[in-house]
Amino acid sequence: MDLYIEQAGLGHILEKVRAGKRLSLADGKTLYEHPNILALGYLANIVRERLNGKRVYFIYNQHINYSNICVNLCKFCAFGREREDPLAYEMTIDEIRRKVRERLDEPIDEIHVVGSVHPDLPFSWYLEMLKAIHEERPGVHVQAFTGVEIHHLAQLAGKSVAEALKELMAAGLGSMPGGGAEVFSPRVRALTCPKKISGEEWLQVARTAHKLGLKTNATMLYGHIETLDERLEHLDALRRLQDETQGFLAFIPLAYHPKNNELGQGRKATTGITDLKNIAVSRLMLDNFPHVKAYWIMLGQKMAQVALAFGADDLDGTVTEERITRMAGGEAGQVLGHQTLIRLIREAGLEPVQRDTLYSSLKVC
Ligand code: V47
Repeated sequence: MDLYIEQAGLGHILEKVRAGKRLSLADGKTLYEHPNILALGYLANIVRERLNGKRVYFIYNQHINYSNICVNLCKFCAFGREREDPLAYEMTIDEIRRKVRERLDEPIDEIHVVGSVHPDLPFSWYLEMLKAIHEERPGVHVQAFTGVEIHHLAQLAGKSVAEALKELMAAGLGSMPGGGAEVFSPRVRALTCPKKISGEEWLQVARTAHKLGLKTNATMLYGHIETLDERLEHLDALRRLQDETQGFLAFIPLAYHPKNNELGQGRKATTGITDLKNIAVSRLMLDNFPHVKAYWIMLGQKMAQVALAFGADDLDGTVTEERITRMAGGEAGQVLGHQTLIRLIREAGLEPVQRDTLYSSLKVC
């Protein structure tokens, strides 16, 4: 196989990968532009195996998208709505309690809470929501609020991000998901999400969270107007912050879905090769990220399974009722039982491990 990689002109990258040396942005560009997807998978698999052996993780989780009323209205998003929109909604705390109660008979370890940049829900509402979730399901890990939501909540409440995070942590916030990162490039943000906080601000929220001991994830929304260089600069910014804080748990490349959003007009969904390249290149570039997630809701079950041979070591979870991808045309379905997740992983020749949010192994299946 090494000869095959050399013949593909990737011998210099193989050498670095084997020696555990950091890849440059130019290496990343070579990989993105390389037509041999199997060679990329082979290289990414070396890193995946070094970091995670044969283990592939999944989690029992539940998603709650508490509201879609949003002041940012990003052009790639089919979820966010103005308050007057007939599809706008806002859950009450009682509805959220009910959602948690509905699934009490399942062994859910994590509740993933993401909403919108809501114009006026007071800070106390978010504290109350966290407390309510813990009252209904004591001991559950609540992974909630993107860096964008946190930045907004803090501003609305007249608090610093650190103060807001401390209060949310005291009310039961366990970690933060990786959304809102999009692509850090100011050019891309100006064209796709001009009202959203800047990439620098997103990174600063993550830095603050990490310094308070709060772990977070990171994402990149690819497959729209971004260039390869902009993707690589995004990955590099995350890699540099991870060197500084070691606070990121997982990186999740998010495949852009073009339906029902302004940016999507005339645009096509990503292909399988683009999806696999993004998994493989991020696994190779983000040498200091412990995990790369193939989020099946965005990729579809089959592509997520194949991604396990291209550097991914996590399929995310049982999810149920996710709205952000669904509204943008995601067709992956909403429910995947743990038996299906286990089967997908086993058939890829790997070892299914049920994890908690912080990647402690709960059970080798
Ligand atoms: O921030 C919005 C993205 C994100 C579209 O941390 C879109 O484990 C594709 O971040 N096509 C929210 N993506 C979801 C998210 C996430 C999901 C699963 C796991 C984790 C984690 C995080 O969804 C947004 C935005 O980047 N998004 N619109 C769209 N049309």
